[in-house]
Amino acid sequence: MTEKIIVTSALPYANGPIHFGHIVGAYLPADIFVRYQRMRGEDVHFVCGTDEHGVAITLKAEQAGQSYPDYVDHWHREIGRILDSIGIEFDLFSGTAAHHNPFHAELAQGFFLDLMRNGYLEQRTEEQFYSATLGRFLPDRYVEGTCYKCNSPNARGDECPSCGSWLDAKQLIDPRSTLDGSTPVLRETRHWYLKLDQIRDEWLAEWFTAKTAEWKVNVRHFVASALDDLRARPITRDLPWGVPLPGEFAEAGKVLYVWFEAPIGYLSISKQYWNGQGQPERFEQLWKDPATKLYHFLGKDNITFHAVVFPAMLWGTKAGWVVPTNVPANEFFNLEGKKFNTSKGWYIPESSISGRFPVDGLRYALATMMPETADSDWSWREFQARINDDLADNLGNFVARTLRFAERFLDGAIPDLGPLLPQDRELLDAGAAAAEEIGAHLASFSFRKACARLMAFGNTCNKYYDTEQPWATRKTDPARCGQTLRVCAEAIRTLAILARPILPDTSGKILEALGVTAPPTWADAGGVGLPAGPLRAEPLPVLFPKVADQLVAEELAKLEKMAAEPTEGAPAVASPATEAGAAGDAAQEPIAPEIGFDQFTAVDLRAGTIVAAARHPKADRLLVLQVDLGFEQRTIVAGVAQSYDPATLTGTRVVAVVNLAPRSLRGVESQGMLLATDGPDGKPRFVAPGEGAPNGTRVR
Ligand code: B3M
Ligand code: ZN
Repeated sequence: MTEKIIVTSALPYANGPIHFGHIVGAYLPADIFVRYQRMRGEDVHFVCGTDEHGVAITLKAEQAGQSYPDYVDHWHREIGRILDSIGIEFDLFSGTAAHHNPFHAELAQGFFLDLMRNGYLEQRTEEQFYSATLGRFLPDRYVEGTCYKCNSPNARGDECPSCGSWLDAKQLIDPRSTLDGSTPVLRETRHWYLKLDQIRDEWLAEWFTAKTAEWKVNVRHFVASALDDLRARPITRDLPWGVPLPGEFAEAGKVLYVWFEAPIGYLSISKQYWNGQGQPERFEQLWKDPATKLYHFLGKDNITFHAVVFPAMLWGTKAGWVVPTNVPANEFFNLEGKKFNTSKGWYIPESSISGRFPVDGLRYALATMMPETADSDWSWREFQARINDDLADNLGNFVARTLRFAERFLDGAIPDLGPLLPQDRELLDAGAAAAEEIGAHLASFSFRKACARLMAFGNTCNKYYDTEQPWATRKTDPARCGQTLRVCAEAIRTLAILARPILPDTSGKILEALGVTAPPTWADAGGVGLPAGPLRAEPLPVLFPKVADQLVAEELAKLEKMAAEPTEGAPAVASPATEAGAAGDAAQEPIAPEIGFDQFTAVDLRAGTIVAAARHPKADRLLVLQVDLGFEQRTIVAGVAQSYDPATLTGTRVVAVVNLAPRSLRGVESQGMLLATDGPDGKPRFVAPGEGAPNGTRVR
């Protein structure tokens, strides 16, 4: 019977680009899984969108000087473009803000009301961090400090990006405001708390126990320890942007906590999709059928919310929503053995990838490197090996040699299948066996094993070709030669089907070359399936051009150069990859050698304001800024292009080093430097002078 399956990928915050770390964690595995299940004939629904509320957004929008909707629109488009470029195909990629999704607030408020009715919410008056200077509460990322669980210095008010724990801001060690670095004070406010401990005792613990056998070990450990430490948690925040509390509970300036409403985005985006399809009833038919399978794909840092809090919410509504079947979270992804960190030049610029390799090559290589059970790495050499050894020399070679041979010696006409020799039957059976095993790997989220098994079948195919020697039988036994080619064509058909979830584009091209036009199902793999009669096979252009040693050497050199550069010219720039990268790097940075007081005062630091900003004509990484210093205006070149859109920088307050010898950065003279620091998410933030300090004021 057809299964109903809902697949979700974590909703990326609309506050920055997504990178390989996110792609291998949440998007590519989900997309591969969905394509596979669809080929099996299951009824699969796949949704995603941007996470558009919460402090992750308000803080960055405020820093960028943009309205919240404008800010999230920009990143919604940009993230959508990146996901498209790697062939991720959702039913709908929407968002959680009202102007993107008219169903979201209502559904989230419904959850609140249901949980309230069932006795799982309670109001508490509690102390929260507050900035006396700014006159506002400082929820979540407005405060950072040292994690009281793992000692990472860059924990945020709500969660620790290093160890993934959900934190209580008040317990942070050395808390400081991310707005101005000041120490926040505590002030009373009232919030609604979700009684997670009660839900654990009534249902969650038992539910999880029943799951333990199926779930990935890395996820299980996480959940088990989170369950031990489960307490009521506040699900409202004092913020100007978000989902307001419903009806009688509405209060000015109070919204639902982003982590409460964001997962409900999976439902609201689904509802939006089915409404758009003119089948609104399908939404509840899917989400309220107890037989529906629900899978959440995400990175390690989001496990608690998906495997503990969201199931508790879904169940606690008693509204019949399905609860997650599995949460196949991945671990972190690094670059050449070290954490991605753009501020240290340790990242892959988009220009190194986009347009240079077939998208399928990238998908395959990333799938072979997925951090499924432990942290893993992007390595250029590994990438080269996967493209050259696997896709070019194995899969591509088998397809090319067969089709070329047919074109050259058989006039492109491969004769119909004759009686099978044992070795022919063996190859056709091997295809069926591969289908079974690869299918089992894909269904159990073992994408690396699926890739390896696919290549093992490719090897079997190439060996058959080598052993049967069609180039020799062409002269000695033309019928055998034709038969060999026909069996190879069948094996190619199977290869294309088995590769399809990972290499959708390539699969289409190969099948088309064999004259197969109907989209294949998984069951079509193995055995014989080409239409009877002689086959006209079209040769194909090279599917996977080899990656040259020189390219790898150049990319590695580029990486080393970028890593060496940032320290001399420009302030820190964005860290793209895993959130943990930022925290980890900050932890490792050693204190510089001691200096005397005179050396410190020798550096002349002044308050200033950016009055104009433009891209550097020759360097992607750099922006050319005009900075008003009160006494004069200066041109300062800064390496922040990855993190700031120049259009948003005008009016930004900065601190400039004004007595630094001018230097030319790629042909533009920079008359100073601006101070910047890695933010809590590892992305750079210009350091702002104290409130009200006029331009030109000395900073000491
Ligand atoms: N936006 C965290 C992240 O982007 C968060 C995920 C929400 S999934 C409902 O890592
Ligand atoms: Zn921690």
